[in-house]
Amino acid sequence: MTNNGDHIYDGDYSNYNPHFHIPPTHPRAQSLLIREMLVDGYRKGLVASEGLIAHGRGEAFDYLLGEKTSSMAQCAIEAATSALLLSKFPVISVNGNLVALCAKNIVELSHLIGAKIEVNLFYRTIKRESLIKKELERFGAKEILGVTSSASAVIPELQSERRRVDPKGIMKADTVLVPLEDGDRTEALVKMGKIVVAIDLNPGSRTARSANITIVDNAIRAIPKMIMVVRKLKDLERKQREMVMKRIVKEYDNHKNLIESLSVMRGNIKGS
Ligand code: PTJ
Repeated sequence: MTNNGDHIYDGDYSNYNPHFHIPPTHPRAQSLLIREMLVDGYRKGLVASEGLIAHGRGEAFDYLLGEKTSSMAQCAIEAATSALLLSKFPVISVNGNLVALCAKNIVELSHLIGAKIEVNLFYRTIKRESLIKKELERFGAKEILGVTSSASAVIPELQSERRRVDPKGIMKADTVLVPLEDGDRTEALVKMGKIVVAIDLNPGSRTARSANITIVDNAIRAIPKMIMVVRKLKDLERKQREMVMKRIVKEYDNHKNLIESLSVMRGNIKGS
């Protein structure tokens, strides 16, 4: 990783070229690199200033998690991917942080599972919505929902800007993937009868506890792992795949998964 002045960013952090020289041997190199991606996303207008603080909160939980995907998270990733593949109308809800971290993989996942992508921002501005849309299009997204006037439907009982959704997207969806979400909207979506899949590094957050399936992992690791699971499932013959996916979803227990994720963090604190 060198500071060559150019900013080459293809949405995959392994190929990300940071502004500042981060010695590859630095013990926190990967974490510093991810920070850079967020700061870069902020400078490009994709990430809200508050998004940098939100990243700091996530980073603290990731540190406790040992900055790797736990076996519990892997289990949730398999259940989440199966639920999305089994659904009739899956939608991926994206915000600034997510796009700064994994725009390319989001587009790939949407293609693989046949999901729509909808921009849904807490700190909504028309400028940021449009920049996020362009960033996703740069990686091959054909249709981005929820931008400007297309977010014309309203989630009942919700006060924040997140209440505005696309009638052709989240409003109509049976399953919604919500990385870095706030608890209010997760609860509201569940109340509307949707299956909510969250990616949240905090196993105690309201989002984590209200979602049907919560992946306690960094979105930057979880999304590529979801892509790998889809590929593996797609190798199976259709009938067998459906059977396997239904079983995975049926056997998944979110409450248990969250408790076990928390004990991984506890174990890491004790061990350090
Ligand atoms: O782009 P906008 O306008 O929609 O704004 C997005 C932010 C992120 C600012 C907004 O959603 C927000 O304030 O989020 P929170 O409530 O601070 O953070 C949501 C959760 O995401 C917290 O529990 C964090 O621990 C968690 N989190 C942060 N970074 C990651 C993460 N979870 C998974 N992967 C991450 N990289």
